[in-house]
Amino acid sequence: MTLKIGVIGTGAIGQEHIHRIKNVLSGAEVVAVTDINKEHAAEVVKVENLNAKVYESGDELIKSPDVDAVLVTSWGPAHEESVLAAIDAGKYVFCEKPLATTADGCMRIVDAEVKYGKRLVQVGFMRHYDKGYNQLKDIIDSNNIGQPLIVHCAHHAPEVDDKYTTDMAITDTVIHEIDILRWLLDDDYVSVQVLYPRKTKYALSHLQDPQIVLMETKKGIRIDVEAFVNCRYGYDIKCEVVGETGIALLPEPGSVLMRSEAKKSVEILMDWKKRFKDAYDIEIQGFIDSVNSDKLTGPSAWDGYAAAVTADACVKAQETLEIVPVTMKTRPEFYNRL
Ligand code: NAI
Ligand code: ISE
Repeated sequence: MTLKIGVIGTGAIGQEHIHRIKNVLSGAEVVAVTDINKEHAAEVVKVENLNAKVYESGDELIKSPDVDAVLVTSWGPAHEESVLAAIDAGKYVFCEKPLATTADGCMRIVDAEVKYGKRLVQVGFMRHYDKGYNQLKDIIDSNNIGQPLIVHCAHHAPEVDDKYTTDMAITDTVIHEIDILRWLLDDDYVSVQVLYPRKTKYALSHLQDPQIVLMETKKGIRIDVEAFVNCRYGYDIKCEVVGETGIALLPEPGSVLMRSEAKKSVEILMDWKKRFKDAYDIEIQGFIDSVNSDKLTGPSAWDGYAAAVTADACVKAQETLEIVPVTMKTRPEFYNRL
């Protein structure tokens, strides 16, 4: 069976996913696209050589009988409306992070999905499919380093544009650590705090960069995440788990060690597209396969909600510089069954 996919938002990651569905993955084709910039959507259809219709709006695309499943890759504030419309139409929907920009928005999606009575939503937390994070999880789950006690993380990017604001260090960047550490440690958060170190001269005046996000989990694990999005030197993701009897480190992306001009060196990647390319491929193939077998398996709307509640607390902590509690609603029984 070939799954007919409609894509809402043909920007950077929308085009990446369209390209992989067309050229790398199997079992699906992109038959519909839309973007608030229709010329751009039409251009992507041309560049990617798609046999796809450009729709006037996300709503029209979702309702179209020609579309079996929806990929939401528009800006974060537009996600909630599209995901709710897809649930209303009874269609499977893959939504890039964030599921919605607030915890309340995510909860509206959770409520709609529970009311529908079947899992339809997958959230684009691709690190669940990254080989390195899976190796790290295997080590933790096999008790090879004892119980985790402390986790040190870094999320570094070379630069950001002038639209990137201080709160986006949480909602756009650290949201990946918030999500993946819940999964890695099988835990939830109880409190968060944000500290501002000396500011880099490469950050624009409106942006605090770098930032340190401190989180405590229910099991008492302490986490620090260094978000530094004007670090200049590369796109660099680090995760070190300190356990009772050992330490486990997220593997570095494989690259050649070069000896030249009296130096030993390895390349550092410069963007997220290359760093997580394999993970995105496995993630979207997983979405296609699970929709084709009528049972979703990836990160759920509840994971989207849990990340958003924690992100909301972190944004509050940015403003108050105090320790902020993370208060989550009770997980509906619906998600325990998955
Ligand atoms: P982008 O700005 O390159 O593309 C977004 C596109 O959505 C633009 O073409 C814009 O015109 C369109 N758009 C905005 N509102 C719309 C609406 N209501 N209907 C239709 N189209 C609309 O942004 P980018 O980098 O592609 O990010 C998109 C989303 O994907 C964001 O939520 C971002 O956080 C997420 N993302 C996730 C990544 C991951 O690693 N999982 C990596 C990069 C982005
Ligand atoms: C982007 O939106 C992403 O989601 C990438 O995965 C992240 O690492 C990057 O910093 C964000 O801008």
